Amino acid sequence: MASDIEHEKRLAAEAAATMVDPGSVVGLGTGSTTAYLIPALARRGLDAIFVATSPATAAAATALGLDVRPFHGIDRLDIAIDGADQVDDRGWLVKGGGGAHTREKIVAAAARRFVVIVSSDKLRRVVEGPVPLELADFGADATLRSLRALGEARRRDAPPTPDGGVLADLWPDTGTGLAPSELARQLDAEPGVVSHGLFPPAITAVVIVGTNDGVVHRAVTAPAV
Ligand code: DER
Repeated sequence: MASDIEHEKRLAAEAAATMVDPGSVVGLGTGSTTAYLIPALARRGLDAIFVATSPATAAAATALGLDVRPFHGIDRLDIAIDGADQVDDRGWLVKGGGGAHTREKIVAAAARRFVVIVSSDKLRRVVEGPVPLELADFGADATLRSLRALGEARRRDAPPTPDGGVLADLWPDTGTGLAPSELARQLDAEPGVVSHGLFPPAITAVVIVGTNDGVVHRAVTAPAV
């Protein structure tokens, strides 16, 4: 029998699958929660176009008959659905445990509605480290050195991303409980950081939380500060 957490992920993913309209252009996230979304979408047999945030998602979706297209010549998505590593009370997300956060952020930002699907263990009062990073391969060690002004920054033992980036993680000096807007600003200002896993509340329309008793829809309205 599936664990409670797996059950919660499946419930959240299946609820999100019902939000996709026929004829939509849909962004698909990456990870174990999205893995429940893909079959739920396939069962609906929608006439829709899909953009995948990773080769693994593209392969899984294609195998189930979804029409996956490259993210070229498409400048707007109707909806994007993805998991998260953490969701806090104000709607900040930490993403990138699976290393796909650069493409995930691009897809989320291109969508009219970004829907986040999580099990209840992902909820936090305030998001915490580690914060996943993708660094440009060029000068990655110098970037890591510079990032150490913010905390412990370590290269991840992982292959390069599909875009040739280096995965790393930052444990900010602030201990538990980040000031996410300030940290995001500092990371955005670091030239060698391609992207970081802090997603501001403004990017998300709704968070669907799977619980033992069903799903809870949380609208995200908090300002990105
Ligand atoms: O790596 C990622 O960004 C994933 O989307 C992650 O945030 C969620 O992964 P999970 O569904 O396996 O927990």
